[in-house]
Amino acid sequence: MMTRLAGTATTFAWMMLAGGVAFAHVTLETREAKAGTGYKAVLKVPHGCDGSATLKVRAQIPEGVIAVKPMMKPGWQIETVKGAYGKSYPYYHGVQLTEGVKEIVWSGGKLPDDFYDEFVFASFLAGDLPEGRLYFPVTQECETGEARWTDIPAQGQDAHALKFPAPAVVILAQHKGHGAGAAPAAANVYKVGSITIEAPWSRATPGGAKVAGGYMKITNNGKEPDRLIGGSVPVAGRFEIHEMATEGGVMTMRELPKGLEIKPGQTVELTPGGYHIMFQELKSGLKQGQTVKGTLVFEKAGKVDVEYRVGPIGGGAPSGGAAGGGHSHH
Ligand SMILES: [Cu+2]
Repeated sequence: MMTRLAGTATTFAWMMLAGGVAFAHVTLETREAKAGTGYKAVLKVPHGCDGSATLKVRAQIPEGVIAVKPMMKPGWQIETVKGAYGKSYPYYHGVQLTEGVKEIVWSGGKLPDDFYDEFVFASFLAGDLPEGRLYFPVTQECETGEARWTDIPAQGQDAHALKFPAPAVVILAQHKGHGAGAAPAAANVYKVGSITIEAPWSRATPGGAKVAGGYMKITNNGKEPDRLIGGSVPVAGRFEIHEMATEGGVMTMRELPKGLEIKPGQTVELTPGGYHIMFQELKSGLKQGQTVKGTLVFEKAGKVDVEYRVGPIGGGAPSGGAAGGGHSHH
């Protein structure tokens, strides 16, 4: 315990330098993390409440943070409040999680005002979490009073303006450029010739739907342009390569009869709102968590076997919208 005094002194010195900050905030040690990855959350609690010791710390777990497990903490009892998630989330190995820890309560310990402590839990950030700040409201209950680190900025408001900001982590999109997408967690990579294909995915289809989209990232590492010219999936009668285009102010999609060019050194992303593959005449619906085997054919690199991982219906993009499942006009 004594050794921690040095750290406390440093914290105080820093607070003085920061100038006029009455309370150092409760924060998360790791400030940035990618959607679709594990996240070890370390809540840094730099003091008690304005002179009195902290006896209890509560952390709320936001929607989309799944598989939460608090780390054991000597001297503290840990309770978790569990509940249903807002939806089902794909986790590792095709497992779907529908419920879990929504709140963690550490109690029975004592954190004096001039000491520092950390409260730790493991978690997984769902693949479809949107880019931006994700808040974990924390309350410190003290011998006298409490400190509620629960302020969340309104849209357009600067988080620095808040007196008691909730600890936050900045979520980075799993695949840059399709924030609305919802690719299942793990990336799978396929290579043929100079072409690399990353993480093909699709979406579960609502009952009776006869079409589904195919999405992935394609990189041409060669010196010559190449083209995705076709492919197949056994579950569908037809395989088409489409683009989204605005015509007369309306987003529509159309087939690319010559396929999709990938220039040397270029990475082209197929997303629900951009270029995509369309599986037509589906013989059976696609289910979340399933994988779908198929092939892709490139003009120069040739044919390659791939597997699409099937994410949730709608997958975060507006359903029925231009970027969503609005494929019924085919
Ligand atoms: Cu389409």
